Amino acid sequence: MPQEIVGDMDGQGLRVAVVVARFNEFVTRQLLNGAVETLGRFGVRDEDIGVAWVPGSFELPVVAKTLAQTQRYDSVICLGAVIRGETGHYDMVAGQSSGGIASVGLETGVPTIFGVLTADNMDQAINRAGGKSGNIGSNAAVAAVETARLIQSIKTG
Ligand code: INI
Repeated sequence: MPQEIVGDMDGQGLRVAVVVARFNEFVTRQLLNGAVETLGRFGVRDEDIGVAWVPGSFELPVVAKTLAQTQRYDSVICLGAVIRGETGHYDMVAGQSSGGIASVGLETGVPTIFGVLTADNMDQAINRAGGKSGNIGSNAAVAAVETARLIQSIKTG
């Protein structure tokens, strides 16, 4: 019988850093609220959550890496909103942000979660930040708890 290795959803004792972009703060604050609320629902204590604001999504990876390298966090969540209608360099910001965030996880071994919302316009963004299409910040928090717990379970055998 194969052994399934799973990450349970027990967030008690987990320490989580959240890096959030100030660009499009109207949207990203909702992502942050969703993430913090969901972490709490899974048992992560407020005092075990660190929140760092950065200017925009482009800056998420470097600060996420700095936080991950401290070894003080079991997971790092990156939150941002890149809206196509608002920027000519949408593809560059979105691409650098997602690629950088993926690299942080691979380079540090600390699960680094992609909670950057990409949307064609502000309406779509609002829908995905606590509106009718859910909250990408909450989804990121779920991924953070599960992946951190899975990695713990792999390491402890
Ligand atoms: N940053 C975002 O998070 N979202 C955007 O939509 C965006 N736009 O429109 O350009 C954006 N730009 C700022 C960028 O992330 C950097 O902060 C800036 O280029 C300084 O490095």
